[in-house]
Amino acid sequence: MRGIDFTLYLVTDRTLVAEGEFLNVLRKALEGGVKAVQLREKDLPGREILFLAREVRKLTSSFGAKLFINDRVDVALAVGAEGVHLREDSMPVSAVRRSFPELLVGRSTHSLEGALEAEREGADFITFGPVFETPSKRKFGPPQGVEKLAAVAESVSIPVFAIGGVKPERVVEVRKAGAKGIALISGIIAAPDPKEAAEKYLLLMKGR
Ligand code: 3NM
Repeated sequence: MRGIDFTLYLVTDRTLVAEGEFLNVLRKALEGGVKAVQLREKDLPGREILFLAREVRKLTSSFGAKLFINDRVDVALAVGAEGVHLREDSMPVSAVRRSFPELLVGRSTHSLEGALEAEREGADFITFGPVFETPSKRKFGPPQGVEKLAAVAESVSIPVFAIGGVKPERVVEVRKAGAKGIALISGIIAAPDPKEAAEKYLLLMKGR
């Protein structure tokens, strides 16, 4: 198993940020100590994702942070990202691992079965969610709760990142449920001060 050396996985949504502010917000989050970013801008056509990914690559590299690209293995390779984040309807983890062994592979899961499958196929880590109600409403299905999170964390040996409505006051229970990490959009991207928000989450993940 390859080491996943971060506990906070920042997932992007540029639509939550004022026009032209996206890279600034990302920079602030990185200043706050974020060490892994997933570029998840699913509505953008390939060329625009590529152009944006190049900028995000420069930023993440300058902070020594890992970059993952949602779904687009081609874009991940083109910009020299450390990894790709696969959805349930993306290329299978096993196919990506076979063809591109150098890429770290994260995979979204929404059930215990999905988590076990992702592990079997060779995912380096998974996100499991939505654990709580998320601002993105029910797009990701109803909240699964911390008990299911605990069942997943118990059943796989790869790191599990809790996603979906993880607010600072929820971090303790998520950690107790066995999650190695947390994955967040709005908690940082939509925070009034993304740097401060990142620092706060990272301290909470250290148990402080
Ligand atoms: N994936 P926030 S929930 C991108 O359940 C995403 O797989 C989910 O946003 C899943 O941190 C989610 O603002 C949204 O709740 C996370």
